[in-house]
Amino acid sequence: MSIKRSVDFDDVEESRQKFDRDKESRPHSRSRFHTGGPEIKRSDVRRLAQCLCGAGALARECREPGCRCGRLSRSVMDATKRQIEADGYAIVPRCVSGETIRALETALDADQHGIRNLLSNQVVRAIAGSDEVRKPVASVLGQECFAVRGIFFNKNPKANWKVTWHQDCVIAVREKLDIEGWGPWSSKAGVIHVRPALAVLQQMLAIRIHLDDCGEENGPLRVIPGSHRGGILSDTEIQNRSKESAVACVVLRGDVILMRPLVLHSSSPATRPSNRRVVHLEFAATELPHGATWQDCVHGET
Ligand SMILES: O=C(O)CCC(=O)C(=O)O
Repeated sequence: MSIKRSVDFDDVEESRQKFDRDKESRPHSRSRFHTGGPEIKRSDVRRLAQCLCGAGALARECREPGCRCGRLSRSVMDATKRQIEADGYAIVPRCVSGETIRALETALDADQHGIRNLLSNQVVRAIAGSDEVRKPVASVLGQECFAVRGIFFNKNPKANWKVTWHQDCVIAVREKLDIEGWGPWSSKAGVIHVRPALAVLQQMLAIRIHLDDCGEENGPLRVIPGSHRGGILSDTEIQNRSKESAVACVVLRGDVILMRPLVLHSSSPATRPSNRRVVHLEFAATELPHGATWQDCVHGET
């Protein structure tokens, strides 16, 4: 099996190979609505998602005119935070409104299979700074969090890729500096990237906003729960841990996946390819040490 320490869409291997049936058929798939603790069904989400505005509205309705709380319920957010601590990822169903999804669809060209430097797009920038997207991230990183990098992924019939097991170990910075323990340095789409010290990666969180339903047949993200707690893994460690039971993150349009960059993840080619568009935004909550500077910093709107 080939292993890459850090893979982005540039590095994604177009794979026409058949699935490794044995591996793919392992009993790894959990409920779509597992967010930690007892599994949550769609019907429960309605009950749990009572907003905090006091009007008794549901989270979905909180985004409608007339209710200004814009909040997901505390119970959903607490369960999400617990799952991220334990497993390194969590799915938040119906997190992003139809209006936001449509704005992203209009802003991003579905003919492209990947777009880097997404935070230079003004629509994405505004959405990255919106309460709607910041709320679930801030429940884990705190209110000071800000977006630092964005990538658009679109696995589709023309770009039906496979990504081998890896951790996301690089960040985008303004300039190359000589910092002990940081490296290798590289350039991606004209932006300097580096693998920083472990502590920087441990404090980050990515939110993956799904613009399309993504079932088992669409090449979903797969994660190894708990693997983020092992630090930066060697190739051998990745190979060993990738034999553990994985979870296929199947989601619906408007759902988000929150993930620690260090959680081991991969994805297989879709068996029934169609657009699988994801806006992947990475957040941090502190400035970088040793004079390094984030390439981008998108703070909240309020
Ligand atoms: O969306 C995918 O298929 C893979 C994404 C990925 O590997 C990443 O975000 O590092």
